[in-house]
Amino acid sequence: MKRIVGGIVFVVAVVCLTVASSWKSYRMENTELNGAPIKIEFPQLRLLEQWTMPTDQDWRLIFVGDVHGQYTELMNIVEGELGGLDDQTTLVLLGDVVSKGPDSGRVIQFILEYRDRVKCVLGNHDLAVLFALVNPELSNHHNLLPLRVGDSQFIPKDLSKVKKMHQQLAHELGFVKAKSWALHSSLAVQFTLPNGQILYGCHAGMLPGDFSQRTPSVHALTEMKFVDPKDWTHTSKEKFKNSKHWYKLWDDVSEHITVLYGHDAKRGLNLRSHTKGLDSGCVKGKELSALQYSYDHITGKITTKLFQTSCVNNQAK
Ligand SMILES: [Mn+2]
Repeated sequence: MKRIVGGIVFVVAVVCLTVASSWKSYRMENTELNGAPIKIEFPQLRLLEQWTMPTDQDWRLIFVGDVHGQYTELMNIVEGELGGLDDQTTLVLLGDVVSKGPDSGRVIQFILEYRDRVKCVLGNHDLAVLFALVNPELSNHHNLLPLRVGDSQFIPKDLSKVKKMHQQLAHELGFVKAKSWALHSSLAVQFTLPNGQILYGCHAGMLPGDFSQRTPSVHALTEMKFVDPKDWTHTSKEKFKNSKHWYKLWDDVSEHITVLYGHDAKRGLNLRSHTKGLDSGCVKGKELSALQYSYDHITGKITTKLFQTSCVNNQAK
């Protein structure tokens, strides 16, 4: 009898493995077998990537607000306004590069093709796509695989925000391409400039002291619009009692730090001394914005310039 049961279990296991193969195979590698974790195949996302910009050569760093699959507009600004990407140019996409717009796949293709010159920060929609990728069966709430980000694990706070469009996009991109994109990206970037100024790039926002004094949460980096000024661990996308826009906490900061971000299309272009909001609602038919920092190594001067291109409202949701 034991033998028969063993045989049946074996056959069932083989059938399960066969059914779960191909594009879902990475999920199999992520599940636990008899309580023992098996190697996790999907890459751990980086929380922060840091660079020091050179003093002995000219360069330009260009930060671009939410692209949301608007490939044509991205090309208009990169090839038109910015004159293309030469080897002195670094383009930083501030997250939500995919979903809503018509050409998410081409935007990812562009990022991967120009990976030497394009940095990519992940936004809430990007994480939703990656989360949908590792969780093809989202309805099974008890068996969700978190995304690994730095030392922590991430599951979206509101699972209803992971929508059909994210699942579809995850399927369209496929595991290999999504993995390359994820490996190339991070939740935040930091550039130290020759004059000592520090530029941070993230999708939603950062608070004074983030990364230098504490590690910000993935949720805050990708979702935050408001913060409780008395309890900075309490952040939200929605306004709540006594909350403040997070960027107002930077008003009294004396350090030479600037945070560049996207995410807040409702507010639109929002350039303040320490914070630069660059989501100007391209996917809603408004503008795509790019803020350029360029360095002249002869004079040692850094100048900034804003570029904007108008967008066509294709299928904004
Ligand atoms: Mn966003």
